[in-house]
Amino acid sequence: MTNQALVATAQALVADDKGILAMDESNPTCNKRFARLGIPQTSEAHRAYREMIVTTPSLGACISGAILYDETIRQTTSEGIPFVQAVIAAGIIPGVKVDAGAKDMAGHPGEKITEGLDGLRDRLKDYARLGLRFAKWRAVIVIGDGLPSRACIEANAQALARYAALCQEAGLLPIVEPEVLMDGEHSLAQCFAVTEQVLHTVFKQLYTQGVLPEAMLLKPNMVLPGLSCSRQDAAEAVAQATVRCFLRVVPAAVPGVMFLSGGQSAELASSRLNAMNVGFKSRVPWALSFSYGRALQQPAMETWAGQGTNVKVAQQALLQRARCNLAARRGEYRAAMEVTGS
Ligand code: 5MM
Repeated sequence: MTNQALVATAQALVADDKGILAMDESNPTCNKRFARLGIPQTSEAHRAYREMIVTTPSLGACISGAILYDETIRQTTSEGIPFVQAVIAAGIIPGVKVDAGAKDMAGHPGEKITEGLDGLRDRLKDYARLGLRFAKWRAVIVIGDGLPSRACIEANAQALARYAALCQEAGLLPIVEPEVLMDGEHSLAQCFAVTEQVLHTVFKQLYTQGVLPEAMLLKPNMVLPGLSCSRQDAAEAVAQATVRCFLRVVPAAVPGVMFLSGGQSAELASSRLNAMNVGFKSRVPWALSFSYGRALQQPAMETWAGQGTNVKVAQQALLQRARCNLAARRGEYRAAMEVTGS
């Protein structure tokens, strides 16, 4: 695939006010979420759940891309259709999580380094052959007492950049996901400072590794106060801090900023994205969009609860969240949509 084709994929993923659905939970994460709801933690339950998602009628009207997990790519729907084909048939571009997870970082207690670079070139070739068009790699940064360390930021940024360079070489659009976690008592200002430092380092490494900014998407955290911070700022303050931070460090050539939800409630994730688009859509160089996992899926997962009889109503819950986030991209999301669904 040429650079032009990668740029076209990036443009397609941000087009028409749509966003990305992250359905790439690894088996341990998926099992943890299923266990809380009393759903069996089996490969067949993962398959059935993800079939419910990708067969949701009209999902492609709001969702441009879906990030899949390796297990899903090798499974089929109950009609025997490989998931990658089912996603394409829904009018959605298929992508895949390619990192091997965030592991404890040697010499740095409390910090993580994402693994998965060994053998990645061959795995990417395989994914391209299977019809995947983009990839995703997540790095995790913790805010805490004396954290994050420079070592953790640098090592994760370099891994993200090496991954992105390999993706572009293989003809897969890289989604670069440096996530500053929400856990902690830190303030909005502290999250701002750490996010700025992380993104600055990531884009320096991307430049060093020769990654083309037009042919990638960024999947960052919003600038938020920690979950245990006594002051929880309004959506407008979050929007202002996030955009101000990103204007300092994200190149204008990057087509889209696809926020992760990171454990925010579905409603907060929509209202904060909406506030960004209301206040800044016409003043920023990139699309302000979403690549949510939990904030799109959680209500649908709870409704489905592992029961085939709940599929239709669970699909309505998923579509409802997708529509709210499409509206948020337009700056047209209203709290009333949560009641009427209109
Ligand atoms: C941060 O997690 C990503 C976005 O999901 P949320 O919107 O729920 O925060 C998500 O794509 C994540 O990278 C995948 O679920 C894979 O995570 P694990 O922990 O299973 O590797």
